[in-house]
Amino acid sequence: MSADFCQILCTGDVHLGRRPSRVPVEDDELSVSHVWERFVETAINRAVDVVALTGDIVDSENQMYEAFGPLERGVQRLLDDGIEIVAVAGNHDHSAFPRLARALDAEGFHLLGPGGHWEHVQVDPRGGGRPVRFVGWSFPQATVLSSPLDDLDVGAADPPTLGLLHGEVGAGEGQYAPIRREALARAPIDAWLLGHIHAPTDHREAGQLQLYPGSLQPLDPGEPGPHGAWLVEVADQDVTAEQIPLATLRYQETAVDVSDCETRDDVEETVLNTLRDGAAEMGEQYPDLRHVAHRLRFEGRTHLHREIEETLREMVGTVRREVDEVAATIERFRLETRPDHDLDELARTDDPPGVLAELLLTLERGDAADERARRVLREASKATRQVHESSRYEPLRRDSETRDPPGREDLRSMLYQQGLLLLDELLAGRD
Ligand SMILES: [Mn+2]
Repeated sequence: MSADFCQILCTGDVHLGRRPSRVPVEDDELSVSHVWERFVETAINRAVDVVALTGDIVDSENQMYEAFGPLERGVQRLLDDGIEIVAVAGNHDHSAFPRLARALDAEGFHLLGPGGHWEHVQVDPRGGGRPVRFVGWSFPQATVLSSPLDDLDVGAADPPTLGLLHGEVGAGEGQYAPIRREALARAPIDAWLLGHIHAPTDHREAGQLQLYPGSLQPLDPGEPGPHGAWLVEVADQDVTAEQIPLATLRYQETAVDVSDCETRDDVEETVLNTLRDGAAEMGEQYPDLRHVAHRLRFEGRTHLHREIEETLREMVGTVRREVDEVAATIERFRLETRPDHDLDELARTDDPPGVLAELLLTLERGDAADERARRVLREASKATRQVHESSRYEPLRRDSETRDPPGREDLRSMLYQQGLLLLDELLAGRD
């Protein structure tokens, strides 16, 4: 192995204390603390030089006691193994992390920039290679309205320099340390290890790596695709990153074409096969994966709208298909099917199915000028807003996916699908 070589295992947004939503709570392997333990083991097994934690490792003060134990145990194991830890605090753990640093009082644990002041530390790789400098800033309280980069005062230095920062990169303003990509790129930093945004991305801006490792374990269906830790390698000023997909859970949007289904049983079989094939394929590609929560999107031409709706209502949350160690469930479904009736033909009459077919054609075209379609959309928007703002659904507004009321395009698609169900009913009555 080259001497000028430093290996870093990076994660952020672990949110210890939180539970992934819409999956069985009794399954311990899906818990965040289980994947955190795997992260610690991975760092030890790979004998990395440094573990970098980019904030929001602990969910919040409410979960402090539940979260603190696994965090402290993991950090202690890393230190016992001789791995240095560099960390910054995020908006969720701005007070939990300084408390951990005080409790541990260990030489190899570096909480950078508590209180919102930039700070740096130099770490020597275990193989005796060139040192790497880490520069970091921690959240002093739960919200920060300005960019922390405004106060960054660090000269270009000889050792390669990595920046650790928690905040909302890409945003001009916001409550969580809004930072522009160009500003990150202008700083004399070779690569940024970031936290706050849960979708993993290894963006490069003007050649500079701006890595969001993303949540270690995905926490809700708004965090689809593979998640895990990132292995970052520093050789001279050259920094590379590679995902190690440690997450045991995956949220996945999956299309199901029902054009060839003739009966309700065909629909059920198609869905079960889709779950089985998905579990087999993903299990092979991702050895740590244990559970896939599917959001099914039905496509194709069919006359089975009502049958799909009824069958899937029974399957959501109850069906579980397992292939080897991977289980697949359905977390939600959505119909984007199209009718196999001839809407143009139906719309020629002015009986109720004819009037409805006309409206469906307008919704299908997305005709914004049509007065009747606009009225229906307006009423749907008013009705969904009232439900959305009702105090009884307040917990849903904390979920990234249900935070905002449905937009115009969502409403149009919901109305279209409900219209198709109604049309099937009306035609069944007429026949
Ligand atoms: Mn955050």
